Amino acid sequence: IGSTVLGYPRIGPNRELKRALESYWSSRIDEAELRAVARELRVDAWRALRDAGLDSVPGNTFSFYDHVLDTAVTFGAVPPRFAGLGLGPLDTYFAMARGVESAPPLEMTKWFDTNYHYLVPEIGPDTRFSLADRTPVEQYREAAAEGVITRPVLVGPLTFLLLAKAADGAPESFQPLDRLLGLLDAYAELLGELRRAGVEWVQLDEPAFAADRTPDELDALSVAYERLGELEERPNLLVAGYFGDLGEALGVLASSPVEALAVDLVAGKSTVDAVSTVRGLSGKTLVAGLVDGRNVWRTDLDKALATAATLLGSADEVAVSTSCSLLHVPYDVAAEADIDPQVKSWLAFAAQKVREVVVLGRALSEGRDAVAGELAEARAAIADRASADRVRNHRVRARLQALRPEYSQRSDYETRRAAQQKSLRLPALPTTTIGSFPQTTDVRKARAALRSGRIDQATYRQRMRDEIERVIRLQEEIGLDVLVHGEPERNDMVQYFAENLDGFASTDNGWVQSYGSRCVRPPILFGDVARPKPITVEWTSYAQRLTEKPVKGMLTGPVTILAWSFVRDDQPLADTAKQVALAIRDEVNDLEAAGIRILQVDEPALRELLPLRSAQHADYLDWAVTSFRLASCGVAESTQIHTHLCYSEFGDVINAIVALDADVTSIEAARSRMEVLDDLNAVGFGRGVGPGVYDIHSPRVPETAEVVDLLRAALAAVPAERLWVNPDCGLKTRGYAEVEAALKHMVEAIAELR
Ligand code: THG
Ligand code: ZN
Repeated sequence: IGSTVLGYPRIGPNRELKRALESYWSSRIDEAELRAVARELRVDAWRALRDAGLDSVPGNTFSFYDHVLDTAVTFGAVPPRFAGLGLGPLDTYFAMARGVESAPPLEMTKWFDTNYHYLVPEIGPDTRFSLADRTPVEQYREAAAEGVITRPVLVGPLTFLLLAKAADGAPESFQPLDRLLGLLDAYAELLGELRRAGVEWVQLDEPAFAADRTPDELDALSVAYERLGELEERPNLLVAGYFGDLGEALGVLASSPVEALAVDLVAGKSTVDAVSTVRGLSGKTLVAGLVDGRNVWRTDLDKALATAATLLGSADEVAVSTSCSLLHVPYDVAAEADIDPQVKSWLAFAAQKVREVVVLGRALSEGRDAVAGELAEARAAIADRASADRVRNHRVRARLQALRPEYSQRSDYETRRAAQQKSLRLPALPTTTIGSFPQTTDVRKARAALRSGRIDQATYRQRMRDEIERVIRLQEEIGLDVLVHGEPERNDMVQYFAENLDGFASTDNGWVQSYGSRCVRPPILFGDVARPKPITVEWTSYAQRLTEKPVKGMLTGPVTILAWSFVRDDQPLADTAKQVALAIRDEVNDLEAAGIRILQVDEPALRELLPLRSAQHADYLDWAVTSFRLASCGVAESTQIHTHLCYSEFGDVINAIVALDADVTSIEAARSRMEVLDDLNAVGFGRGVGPGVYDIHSPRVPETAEVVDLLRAALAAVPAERLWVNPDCGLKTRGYAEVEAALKHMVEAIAELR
């Protein structure tokens, strides 16, 4: 295998796939045109990887939407509600991803602890696995015709089933994993076809084993790879386990008949030791994931080579690779014109990481002298970053040293509640929104015009003020109780704060796929974080001056800022989180001083950064909660702190939600019909709570009666004094027509209940 990467971005260096997909969905191009764009992106990626000098090029890394969905379709796991639509294969695929009128889409959720989302396969006792689609074979042939030999990458059978959920109507006791043997037959068929097409190596991704697994699941892993290993006609198998240590799964895979294992030496802190002691690797190839596939820092090549040296005796061949797929990083640092040159010299995006892998591979096979120049350059960049002044801010460090426990504590809730009631005088069942209002084309245009210099700051500010005034008037007219300014000045809730804080760099073109055609541009947190001046105070206090009703100040919490950025890897995350927390704390205090009496510090990513291994949960939750409290506890008793969390899977973090000690917590609840309130009761959550009364992820406007029903369900679980009324999430991605109608229905429902 020599040198390789486990996967590559697929959205296109200039988001070509995004544009083509969205054009296709709105019928501006046809299927042939979409397929032509896709093909060109694939061919470009294969050539780039081959020309960079990789010994083994990954194939089948392209996807029209999501690779887990691709796997479901490949093996025939198309739920009946889609199979029966009478659509062609591509439109059936998109119906599964996006839904159609008569068939809601597959559920979408986070891919492990990354910011990528996959579609959750629905598997039941009746799912008929078969080799239903031959894309992996066709793409191998397509690449070969271009002169590039690829190693098709597939989601492994265990990870596929472990990420799936039981189909509606499956018996209570059913688990997707029960269907392993049937699925393995389909994998076996595909492996046979791949072999007959000439494929030498196939990569099967099993990141699910970087999380805690039961003995039964480990047995299933063993069964699966014994079964696939003993096939007469198959390519060599490379099983990739990334995003952490494999634990016992490493031993299971080492003693299975597969030819190669890829391990993550970046996220897997004990993997080096585990690899040197595990038995069974001696006849295999070990693919050492030495280059971080999910962060943007240049690799310390000397250190990577030293690590590789310790592995040399443990396997037949040691190959080098990225720790995981490069899906999680942008394409190319060279596309960035505005990042400060010094910071830029510390970065490696996908194209640079491929080169790092090639250099490491050559150092191992030809000796260090063959790549002495590259090694020296890397060494200089690493040394420069380690000693750079701009990475350290002594005032920030001194402040962190001087932190005292009382900075993250408030007085007891009942005292606060009384003080807040007196100050705010809100009606029973107060209504509010989560913060953002639809981003109109005019607002986006104004931002683009400011960036390109077509309008000046003063004009921009006036446009934003006009928009804020419009949103305030709209909320007054609808009759909401706690208003927001609507956030027209923000592109993205994390990008916006990063652009206004020291210690962050922003990219022009550093897009990373979030789901389907949607991308984010994570900021790069490279140094100590400080707030040079107030960020949101002007906008929020302008909004407050327009109305008698309280306006809620809107901030992003420290955990979410970290989760959605590329974060420095030269100090513990907990320290970085506390620095961000102090910057947000200053903003909270300034908003309070400007007369804002309600502040919301959002932490939608609290669940997302939860480590895959439960042994690390307590440590994470401790610093995550402390950072939130550090950001939010510097206010008077009469100032009300809100928080908002997305996603309905709160199970693992429910005690942390209590520990945040926010006065009011708004959560996603409409889709689960308020079930989450029982979970909160079970852990003694006794604070204000705003369970979303309608789902904003769909354009559908709820009827007043539906909202009344949901609120009745909520009132069965929460006393009226603690219940708030709000949508599920921010309204940024919706249109004004539906937002206005939905909020009116929400307010009507309240009038009825009050
Ligand atoms: N911001 C960031 N990360 C996130 C979210 C976010 N991760 C989780 C979740 N929210 C992901 N959801 C989305 C929803 C919409 C879009 C991206 C991620 C989206 N992006 C625009 C696009 O692709 O057209 C680009 C937006 C832009 O111009 O900046 O619509 O809210 N950081
Ligand atoms: Zn939300």
